[in-house]
Amino acid sequence: MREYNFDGLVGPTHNFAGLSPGNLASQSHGGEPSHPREAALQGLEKMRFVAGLGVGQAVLPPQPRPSLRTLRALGFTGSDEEVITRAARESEHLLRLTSSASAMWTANAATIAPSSDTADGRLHLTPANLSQMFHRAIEADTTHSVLRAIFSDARHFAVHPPLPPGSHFADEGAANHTRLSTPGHAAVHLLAWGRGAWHDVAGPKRFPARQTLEASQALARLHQLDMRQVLFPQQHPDGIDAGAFHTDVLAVGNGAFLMLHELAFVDHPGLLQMLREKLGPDFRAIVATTAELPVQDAVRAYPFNSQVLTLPEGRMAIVAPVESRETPAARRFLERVVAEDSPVTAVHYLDVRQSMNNGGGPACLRQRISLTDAERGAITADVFYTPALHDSLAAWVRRNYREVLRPRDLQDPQLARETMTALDELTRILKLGSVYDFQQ
Ligand code: SUG
Repeated sequence: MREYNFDGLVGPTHNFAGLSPGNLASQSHGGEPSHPREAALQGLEKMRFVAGLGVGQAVLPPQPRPSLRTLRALGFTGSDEEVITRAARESEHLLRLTSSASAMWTANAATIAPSSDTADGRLHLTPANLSQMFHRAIEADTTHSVLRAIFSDARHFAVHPPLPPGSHFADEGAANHTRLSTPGHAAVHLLAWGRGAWHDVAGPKRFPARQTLEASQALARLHQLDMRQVLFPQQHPDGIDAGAFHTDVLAVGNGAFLMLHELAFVDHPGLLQMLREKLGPDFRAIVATTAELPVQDAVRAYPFNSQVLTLPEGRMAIVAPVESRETPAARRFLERVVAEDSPVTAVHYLDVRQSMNNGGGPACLRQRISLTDAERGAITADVFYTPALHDSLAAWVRRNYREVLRPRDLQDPQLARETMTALDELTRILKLGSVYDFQQ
């Protein structure tokens, strides 16, 4: 089994629209000009760095934006250009909602269970319905098509449809999922959530909780996990109210290691006790208290939204955003993780500021998928990272992406045309086939 980090390529309409209440970075950068080309190149540099550590790396494509399909479904008619002009005239906000490049945060694309953990021995994938936020909910259908195209071999892969839409089964994908494992013990899946659809639990007061307990339970069933190996911890309501809209803002785990803030989960001591019982003495957790790392610093600097990567020789490295190096409490915490008795032996700080300014750190930008050699061999799309793929993607970005996007540029019908041209080219580079509606 080898883990591949499937990073989302940042789309050509990357912009700051202030669309996510409860996501403080999105709220505070809304309305600023964005730099799509720089954003996409920062993402590619991260992939190059992770691949350079000897870790499996792959890519997932962006989605067509503005979403003409959504605008047409809402009654705008005519040519593509007319649809955009009419929608802009009706509501600039609707155009913002349908233009986000938010599919770049592929941690939210799906939840995945590796074949080692499922009853039928296949890798299970469920695209997230992202029901809680309209601009993200419109990702689900295309994500489903893309995953079906890449994981097409039904002998190895089960690609489920997204959970039913609506608020009851609101699902945010792997941003709330952590798989932990120790030698000699079955892996444990943490499927976290922030609110109950019909389970009566106290939730946050200020900001929305996105994922429901009922959605997490459905994922465990669909993926045929052994229920003795699944825990459903609740995200701490105070953490959500401080800006931790997803679990991965305050916790990250890999293999035998979990690092978390004390406001990540309700009753974290109880959770860690259960994990010790299930995973044995090799399990190692490091908790940051509020005194050590104020939750505001954790939310601003995203030390937990790091990638914790197992290196080929078995040690672990953390890939953190540069904001964590610049924030003393966050940096001291990560340095403690390395200094203490933990499997982590290095921290690397990378610049993904364009994504960070919308609330997406290194961990948001990737979906972890562990594949056996046979499963890897069953994937024919050209999505696995190589230096040659890097070069062709970087050239593709330079050819197709604008340097700057200002809020009013979203009204330019030419932007949609440019995006379609770029994505059409990309599906050929990645050998994906026709996955987008405009290609049908
Ligand atoms: O869903 N931001 C994303 C950030 C997702 C981060 N993902 C994880 N934590 N795994 C969100 O809130 C902002 C878009 C805007 O405001 O323009 C946005 O959608």
